[in-house]
Amino acid sequence: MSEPQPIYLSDYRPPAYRVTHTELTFDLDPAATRVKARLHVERHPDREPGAPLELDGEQLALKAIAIDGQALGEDEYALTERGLRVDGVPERFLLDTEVEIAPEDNTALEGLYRSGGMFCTQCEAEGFRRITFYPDRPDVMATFSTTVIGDAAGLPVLLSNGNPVERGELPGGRHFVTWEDPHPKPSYLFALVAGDLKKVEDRFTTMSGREVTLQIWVEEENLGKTDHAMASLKRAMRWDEETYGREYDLDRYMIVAVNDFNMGAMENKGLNLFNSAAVLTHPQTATDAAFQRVEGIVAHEYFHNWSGNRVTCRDWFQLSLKEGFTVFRDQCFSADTNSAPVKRIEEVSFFRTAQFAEDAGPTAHPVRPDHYIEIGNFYTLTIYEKGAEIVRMLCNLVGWEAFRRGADRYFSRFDGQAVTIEDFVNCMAEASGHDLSQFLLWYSQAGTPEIDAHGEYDYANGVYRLVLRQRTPATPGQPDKLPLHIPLRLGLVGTKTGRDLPMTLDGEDLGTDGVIHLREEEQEFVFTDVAEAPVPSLARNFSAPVKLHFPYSREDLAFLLAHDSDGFNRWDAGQRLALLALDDLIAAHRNGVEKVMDPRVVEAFRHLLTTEADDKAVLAEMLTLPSEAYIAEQQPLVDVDAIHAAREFVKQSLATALRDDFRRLYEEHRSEAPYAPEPEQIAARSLKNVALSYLVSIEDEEGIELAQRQFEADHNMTDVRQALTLLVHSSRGDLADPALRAFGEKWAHDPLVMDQWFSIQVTRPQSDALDRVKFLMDHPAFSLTNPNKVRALIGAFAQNRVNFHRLDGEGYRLLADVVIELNRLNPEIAARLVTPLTRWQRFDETRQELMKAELERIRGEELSPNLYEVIEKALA
Ligand code: B3K
Ligand code: ZN
Repeated sequence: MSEPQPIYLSDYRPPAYRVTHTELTFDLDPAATRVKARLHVERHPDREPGAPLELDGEQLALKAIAIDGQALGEDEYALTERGLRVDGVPERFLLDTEVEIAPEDNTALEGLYRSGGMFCTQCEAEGFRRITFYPDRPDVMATFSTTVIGDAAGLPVLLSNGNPVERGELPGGRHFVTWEDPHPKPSYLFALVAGDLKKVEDRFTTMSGREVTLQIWVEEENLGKTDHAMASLKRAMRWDEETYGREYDLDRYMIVAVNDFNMGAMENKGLNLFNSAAVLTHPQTATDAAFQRVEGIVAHEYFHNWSGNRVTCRDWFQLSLKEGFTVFRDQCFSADTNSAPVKRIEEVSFFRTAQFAEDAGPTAHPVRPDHYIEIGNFYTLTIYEKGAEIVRMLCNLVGWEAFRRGADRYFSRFDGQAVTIEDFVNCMAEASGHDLSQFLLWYSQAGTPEIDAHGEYDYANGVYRLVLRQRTPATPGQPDKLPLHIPLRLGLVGTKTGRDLPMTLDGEDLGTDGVIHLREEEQEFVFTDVAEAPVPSLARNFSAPVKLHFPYSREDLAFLLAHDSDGFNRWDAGQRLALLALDDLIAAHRNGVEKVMDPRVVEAFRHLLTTEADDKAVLAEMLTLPSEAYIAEQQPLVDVDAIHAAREFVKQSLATALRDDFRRLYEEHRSEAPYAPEPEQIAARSLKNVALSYLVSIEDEEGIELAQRQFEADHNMTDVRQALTLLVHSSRGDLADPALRAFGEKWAHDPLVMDQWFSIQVTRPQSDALDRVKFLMDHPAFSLTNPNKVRALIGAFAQNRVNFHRLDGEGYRLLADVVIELNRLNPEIAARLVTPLTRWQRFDETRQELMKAELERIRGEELSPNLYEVIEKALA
């Protein structure tokens, strides 16, 4: 194999030929599917005449090829490893090809593949080239007409994009359906499904009065698990009409649940394919978190119909154009449907843990990368989540009304086109009159900006001076950085009154909650008429994706935790306070000094537990300690054992000191009411289950018994899973093992519940976690070819901080072994799974050497481009 070569954004050219209409016929067979394609091709008006026709194609056996009905001889075209080339084609012509492919051998799950007995497709980003020869790039948009032929008994349901226009019987027990999609689309949005599926149907009337049929297609045994997804879909459709004025544009909208799927879901036009984990829910099988995830993903894929499908990306460097914007849209939707501050807290805790780590590691890249080897490696937290944070900043910068005008402009001006990030930002600039040129740097500069802030109150003059200094650390390929335009929302909380003080900046009235703009490397902001000494509440609601350092004292933090009017920053103050205490304890653990709990943290928690909460869901978040992964992110060098010990110590100290309060909280929030995935119930369950986790942490009889009773009551999966996890993660193996066994037997038939069963076991802190992984890899419910199983067992184990990072290197070895096998089976999953090993710089020397040795061992294999790119960066 030759070394994979990077592709550069600066090399972009429009395609030499475009396709205006695509006719496909699939004759389905697991081992030998025939795909006939008729492409209506014409020269691109911006390209010179006479260019050769170059089509992408991989793993295709060409059976026939003709131009305008004339079969081509073997010397009239050239086949390469990457596609097909024909010289001397006319300006406008019909190209007919026929290829053979083998869906049953497709374990990469890209292109046409089998999942159980069904056939399905995944084409984004470059899977369509494994189906037929095609200009497989998003700036080629065509209407599609697709005929699917299959065995009538085994594949009664045949689906593709758009509307069904014809169906019929064929000889030999076969049948066909023809689908037409009137909306021009790039090949990555093509989809086909064939199988023995059942549907749940509903209707939606759009704001202009059009009737849309909504269908969710599942295997028969899952028919009872679609209600929540359907309700979420209807809410999302209404929300997009009300919020963005966008309505749906086909007569039907279909969702299909697929068991073998690399990602969460895929927004194919009119025919979304979903990982079954992202669509199926039932109170007995799915947790609150899973219900909310389903709602978010259903909405995300639906919102893509405008932000992605009607207006798509010119090239894959622009991926965040559709993903960042669509994540922002689904985040706002979820905030509107649930507790908004909790949604934000959840987003940000995840973001600061995982995206910050990506931005600080060897695979760091800008939200718009300027080169890549394998685009499949760029479906990252940076493209998605940091991209969404940038859109959120834009929205806050120009204000919602201007943002909405900008979005209208974007959707109408570029409808049916493939465009760039500048096109989007320009619409916002035009609609708002803002100069966004400096702001655009957010898209090209990688790394997490850090802001060092300090402030001073001048009693005599009633002036508060805030000095902000920004710097963005060097990232691979980007040693020097420019200052960004960072909008920071802030308030000044008066230390006497506990209230937000009115802010006047340069004579301008900012109100009690306003935005300041940091543009220079260093900038001073002078607030006048400040009546009392304030504690600043900075970057409220996480108004910019930065690390903000301010020398808060523990008293300041306790004050903000009690008084900040911004729910997010109140929570953040608690996290910062806990982190300071954790820092001391981590140091104590390392130095072998006795650990002493900071009484200020205990008092802050006591205050939380004894004051009436205005938002119970937020309270549950406030009572949750920062995760080990987040604590690790804050440390210069990660000491997994010290972090684990320090966090356990804090938890147990709080539980011991506040046992009665936790006990009361637990009792007050128990409920026998039938399960509903509604905000109030979810908040109550979260509070109860947080309390339970403290009570179990001290492992006295009382806490353990509560967990056991909650497990046995079997009321809903949220409660059962929490109780089981606490038992399994405790040292009470005598109780945990029978519970695990009972759970495993009860749910042996349900793959999504078995995924949870796997994860719970391999994330336990006890030292047998690694042996359990090895043992469970032979379990009949496990399979290396199913991405959900790999994530549930191997991926979850790699999050088990103490055991994955064992000092004998066995955790690393196991991960590398699996990655090597997956490199062959499913390169996209392999390249993702290896991530924890690529973060070796963060650990002590012994672990660094062990991790690098495993990366080297992987490098010794014949690598897929996906893994090649990641490993080369990790070892650079
Ligand atoms: N657009 C898809 C991503 C598919 C990528 C697969 N390599 C899911 C989403 O973001 O909605
Ligand atoms: Zn998306």
